[in-house]
Amino acid sequence: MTEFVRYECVDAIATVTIDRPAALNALDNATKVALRNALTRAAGDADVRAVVLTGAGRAFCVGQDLRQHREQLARSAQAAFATVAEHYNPLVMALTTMRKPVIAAVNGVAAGAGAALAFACDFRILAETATLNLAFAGIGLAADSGASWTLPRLVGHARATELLMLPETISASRALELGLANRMVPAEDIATAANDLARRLAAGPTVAFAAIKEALACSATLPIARALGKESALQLRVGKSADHREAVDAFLNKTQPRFTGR
Ligand code: T3D
Repeated sequence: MTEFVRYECVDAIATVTIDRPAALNALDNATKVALRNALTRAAGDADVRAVVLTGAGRAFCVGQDLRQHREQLARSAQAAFATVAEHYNPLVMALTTMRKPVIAAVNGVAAGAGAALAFACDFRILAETATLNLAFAGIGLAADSGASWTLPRLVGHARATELLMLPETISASRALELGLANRMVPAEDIATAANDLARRLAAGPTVAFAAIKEALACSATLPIARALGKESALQLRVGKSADHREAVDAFLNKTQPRFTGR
């Protein structure tokens, strides 16, 4: 990875850290490419069974690096906005289609595409001192990085409209109330809390988690009859996993299952 993204893997947990603290982890092109590579690496490593995405320093990620954006915009809008298809969309797809759970450990401010990346994760743990700001309209832009898809699913259409059209910095406790966060923890506990959750998920039925993720993503856009069909197909796939057999045996033998992720 480049100096802007760190990748560490310990005990089946990959931790991906956006590491441009002096720029509040703003995403320039090099950082976006490094982040995509890190997420692709985590997705492709069968030994990784849970992923934590976090930021170094006082920010999680403030979205697009607006200094680089201004330089590119001065050349051409076409070139500047190519990054949405080229970088942001693959990042969101990597998070949402990863066949293992991803936790956003939101250690500080998350804005624009930075907030959207957190929304694309399966879990969000916020430090008490973290803040969120949808930011896009503040700089005269619409939503990208999946925010128009993830936000209404997290908070409903009305609140998503408000957060996007009237962006303001919202506290971690307000984010928790709105359903944007799963948990809020003291700032000094964020890494431990994310790691504890990741350890629990990494010891779980990974094949079933992948199917739950896929079913939830599909159900958002499918009519009930097709969603039921999708559930049946996924359940059959998961039903063939070693973890399912192990867990049924363990239940009937009154023991604890040992999931291997297969
Ligand atoms: O083609 C495309 O690029 C489209 C893709 C778009 C995706 C997007 O993400 S669009 C949204 C981009 N992000 C923003 O608009 C957020 C802008 N930042 C802010 O609104 C505020 O900085 C925050 C709410 C995030 C934090 O506020 P605060 O008060 O904690 O910090 P600050 O003082 O505003 O910022 C500290 C420094 O970080 C400051 O630099 P300085 O003055 O110390 O040299 C500020 O300019 C810099 N900074 C913050 N955000 C960005 C940034 N520099 C570059 N890019 C940023 N996004």
